[in-house]
Amino acid sequence: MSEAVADTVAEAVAERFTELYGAEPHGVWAAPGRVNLIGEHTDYNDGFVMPFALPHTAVAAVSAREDGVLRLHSADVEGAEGGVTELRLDDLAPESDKNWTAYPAGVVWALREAGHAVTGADIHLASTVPSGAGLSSSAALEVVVALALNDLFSLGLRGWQLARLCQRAENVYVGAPVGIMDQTASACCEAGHALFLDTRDLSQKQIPFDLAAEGMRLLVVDTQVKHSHSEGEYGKRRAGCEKGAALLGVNALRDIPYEELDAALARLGDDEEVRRLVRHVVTEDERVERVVSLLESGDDTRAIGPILVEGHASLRDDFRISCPELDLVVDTALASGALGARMTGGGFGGSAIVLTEETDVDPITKAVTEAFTAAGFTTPRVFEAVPSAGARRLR
Ligand code: GAF
Repeated sequence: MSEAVADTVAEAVAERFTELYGAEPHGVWAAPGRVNLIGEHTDYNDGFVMPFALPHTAVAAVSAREDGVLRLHSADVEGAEGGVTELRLDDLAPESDKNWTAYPAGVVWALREAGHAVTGADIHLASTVPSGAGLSSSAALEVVVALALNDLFSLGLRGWQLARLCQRAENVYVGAPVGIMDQTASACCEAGHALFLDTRDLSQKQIPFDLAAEGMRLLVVDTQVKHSHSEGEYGKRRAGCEKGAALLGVNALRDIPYEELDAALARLGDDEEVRRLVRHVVTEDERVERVVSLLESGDDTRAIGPILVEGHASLRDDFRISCPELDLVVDTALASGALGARMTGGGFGGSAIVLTEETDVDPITKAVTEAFTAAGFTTPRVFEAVPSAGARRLR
C-alpha cells in the first residue's frame, strides 16, 4: 500500500468509524497479511520460517474507553454491516464466541489476562486480506487491534510481544492451535524484506528480497478452496509432531539436527505416520536455512526455485496437507517455465506461490487458469506479491 493509498484508506475507515460511533477515532492502524516463502508447519516445532508481508492489510480505527465496554464493527463480515457488537470486558471468556468478533475480543482478553490495563475500546475494522486463502487474515485482525491498544493505553510492548499475545488469543480464546509465524510476520515484517524468524526465541533477521531488481516476480495463486475444515487436521499434524518429539526425547523437532535425521527415523521404528511428519519438519528447517544462505550469498536468487519445489513435495507426500488444486498450480506453473512453486500456509486449500521470470508471468497465469477450467475447478485468483510493510499506525 503506497503512502497515498494508505492515507485514503485511513480516512475512509476513520469516516465510517465516526458515522458508527458519533465521534472521530483516536487513531487508525494497519497490519498486513503474509505469504510464507519457505518454512511450513515448522513454527510449532520451534523451527525456522521465512514469511513476508503482503500489501493487503487489516485497518482499524480505534478509540479508547474507560468504562469496561468493547464495541466492535467490521465492514467485511456479512450481516455485520450496520451492526455493532457490544461486549463487557469482564464477560470475555475463552471459546465463548464462534464469530469474527472472537479475534479482536480475544486480543483484548489476552492483554488483560497478561495484566495490561486495557479499559475498553470502540473498534471499526476493514480488511483487504482475502479470508480462508492461507494469507493470515486472522493474524492481521489480531495484530492491528493489539497495536492500536498498545499505543492507546501506552503499554510499551514490542512487535514480538504483541505477536505472542495475539497467538495466545488465537490458541486460547478462539481455540485454534496455531503457531507464532503469522502474528510475528504481521507485526514485524519490513517492506522489501523477507523475515527469517527463529520461532523458538523469536530472534529475527530482515533479509532483503527484491525480486523485481533481478527480473523476477512472485505470484500468489489463491485456489479459492477455503480451508475451513483445516483446524482438526492442523491439530492432528501438530499432535503427531509433538508425539515424534516425545518419542525421540527432545523438546521439539527443531532439536533433531538434519545430519541425524536418518538415525532419528530409524529410532521411530514402524510408526510410518510419525516418521513422515518428522521427516518433513526436519528437512523443512534445513530448506529454510538453505534459502537464507542463498539469499545472503548474493548469488542468483533463481537458485531458491528448486528448494521451493522440494518443500511442496514434502508437504504433499510426507505432511499430506496439499490438495488437487494446489498440486495443479504447482505442476502447471513448473510445466510452463516457473522457477519454483509450492503451496503456502496451513494447507488443505488456500494459496500456492510461484517464482517466475517477469516475462513468464502472463503465460503462467494463463496456463494455470486454463488448467483449472479444464479440471472443473473454480477460477483461481492470481496476484503479484511484493514484500510490504508490517503493522504500523496510519494516523
Ligand atoms: C497456519 C498457522 F497459523 C501458522 O502458525 C503455521 O503453522 C502455518 O499454518 C503453517 O506453516 O498459517
